[in-house]
Amino acid sequence: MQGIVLSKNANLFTVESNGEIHKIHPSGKTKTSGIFVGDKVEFEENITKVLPRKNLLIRPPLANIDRLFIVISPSPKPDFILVDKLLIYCTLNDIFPVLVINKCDIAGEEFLSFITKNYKKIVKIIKISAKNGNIKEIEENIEGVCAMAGQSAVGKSSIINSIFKENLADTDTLSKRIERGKQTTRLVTLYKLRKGYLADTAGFSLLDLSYVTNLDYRELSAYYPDFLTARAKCKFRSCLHESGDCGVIRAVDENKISMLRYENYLRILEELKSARKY
Ligand SMILES: Nc1nc2c(ncn2[C@@H]2O[C@H](COP(=O)(O)OP(=O)(O)OP(=O)(O)O)[C@@H](O)[C@H]2O)c(=O)[nH]1
Ligand SMILES: [Mg+2]
Ligand SMILES: [Zn+2]
Repeated sequence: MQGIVLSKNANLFTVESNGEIHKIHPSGKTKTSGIFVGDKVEFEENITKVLPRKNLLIRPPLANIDRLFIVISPSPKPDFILVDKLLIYCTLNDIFPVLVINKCDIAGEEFLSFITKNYKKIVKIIKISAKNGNIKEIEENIEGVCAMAGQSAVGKSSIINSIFKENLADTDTLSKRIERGKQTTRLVTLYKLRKGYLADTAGFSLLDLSYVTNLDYRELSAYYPDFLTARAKCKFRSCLHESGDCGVIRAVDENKISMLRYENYLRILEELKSARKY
């Protein structure tokens, strides 16, 4: 049989297969340390095989992520460098990103149109308010294995709580677990919802690209899809779009590329360059 690992407790795994839950151990040759939540596994009495995974997040340990909800809010103000890094991370790991604007109950028109202007061409944007229970759009977007990321205090835990309150009977135990998780290093659990699974953890808020990937700074602009047309007009093929006769810089001047995105690009480029020195 084939199933997906929903949780892991020491060497006992909870595996879901066709809507049924199995509590099983690995067989002798499959090592506990080599099986992660999100893994697709083959099993009979025991887990006999882990199927090839498309990606693996280290903190929290989670395999085969299909969608990442990148959460921002009007307050605290968005860290757009982090947003861009998460978008790059998604491209590198074959993850579909969704930009979630939370706290729309306190978001002004100006804020919303700023986000739309800079990001609508690059990523799917949804607007919610965990406080008002207005989370329908994110629920509808849970497909495959989903996780959440974003800076501190944007409302990730509030969103998770509010989704599970609506969808799981077992809310009490879950919110206790979420509370408890604040103090301890905790294990991640996937919860099955209508069309997919959602990790009960807030994911990462910091992302050091040079640490989590082997991205070469010379390749960075390839991860800015909004630069694509302009890049073809650079004088040199190896152009890093920092100065000189550069199609990207001209496109920024002509408002065809967002200034915010371009500045983020330059910042991340510097980070990647300096990481190479060590
Ligand atoms: N106005 C408003 N406040 C919200 C909303 N969602 C969350 N908050 C508040 O924002 C604060 C931070 O929410 P959390 O859910 O703890 O944020 P978090 O992203 O999990 O933060 P970390 O765990 O530190 O990463 C809390 O005071 C929430 O009550 C919302 O939709 N509207
Ligand atoms: Mg939290
Ligand atoms: Zn250039």
